[in-house]
Amino acid sequence: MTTTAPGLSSVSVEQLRWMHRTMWRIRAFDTKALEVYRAGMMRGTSHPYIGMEAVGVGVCAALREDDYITSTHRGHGHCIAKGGDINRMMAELLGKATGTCKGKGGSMHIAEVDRGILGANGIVGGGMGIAAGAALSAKMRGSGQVVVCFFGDGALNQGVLHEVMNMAAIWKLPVVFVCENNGFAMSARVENTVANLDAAARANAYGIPGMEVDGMDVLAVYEAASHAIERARRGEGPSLLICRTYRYFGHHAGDPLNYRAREEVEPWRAKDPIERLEKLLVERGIMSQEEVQRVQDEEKQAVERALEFAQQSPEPPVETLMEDIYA
Ligand SMILES: Cc1ncc(C[n+]2csc(CCOP(=O)(O)OP(=O)(O)O)c2C)c(N)n1
Repeated sequence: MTTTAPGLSSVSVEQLRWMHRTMWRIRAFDTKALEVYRAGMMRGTSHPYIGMEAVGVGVCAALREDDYITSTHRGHGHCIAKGGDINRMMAELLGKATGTCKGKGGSMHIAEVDRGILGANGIVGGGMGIAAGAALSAKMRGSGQVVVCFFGDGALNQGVLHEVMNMAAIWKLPVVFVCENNGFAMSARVENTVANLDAAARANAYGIPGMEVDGMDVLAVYEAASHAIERARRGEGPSLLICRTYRYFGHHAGDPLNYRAREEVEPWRAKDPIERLEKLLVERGIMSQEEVQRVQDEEKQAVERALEFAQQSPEPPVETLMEDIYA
């Protein structure tokens, strides 16, 4: 049975608790991933989603279990929000045989198709075509599934975005385009790379709805995503959401962050999405301060166990080197 949260008609108490726990799981996972990288335990790098949790969680809270997502190089948060198994994800970071891609994909290629996670992607804009293809498949099968395509502001001017949004609009595909505008594409500021950030104006070019969303507010994201997802499910076609957010850490784990002032992060931390939700949960009497703390502790412990699982897992056997290779 679901209970509606007092004063929050569109969201249940269970959903609020899930949002809170999932944001902590993401933050704990990506904090640990930074440690793992710094300790030299993983090959490649990791792109922390810390600070951006409200976007992935708010959107995925509005999805069905059998819906799909496509993700980016900064994909841990999306995968966890869509129900990804953190043991297998951590094992993938460490290149172990128990990883989501049997240790051959690493941080930027986590995929769990049976949970609707069609893959993180090292190519900026690389998830676009996959999202449109999955949405076309859902439409042709009449399955009622919706696809969410996550991408960063750095992908806003990729040619594939234009092609896919145009085609998705013409074919009324059940896809929602979710742009995470965290202010940067590597060290480039969005003001210097994107001529027009107005979501409605951009979307208007394809004849679809576009909306700007406070990406630091999980409930605002949930509400906007719910409308867009239900619209897509009704067969009315795609929408574009541009969520304003910020990454607290560097572009990747080894980024010296020498292109922005330390103080710049402070106003964003003051709007921290987890603290904001915790305040609301405690004020409305949905959770006590102790419960809130317990969730944080439990998720940190779960991530510790995930790391132990990953460390104890075997390396992929050499004989499997050429298996599951398609290109
Ligand atoms: C097609 C392509 N061009 C360039 C790169 C190098 N690259 C990796 S991440 C990145 C910036 C992406 O910025 P954004 O899409 O805003 O995502 P964010 O890192 O901010 O989450 C770039 C240019 C790439 N991986 N793929």
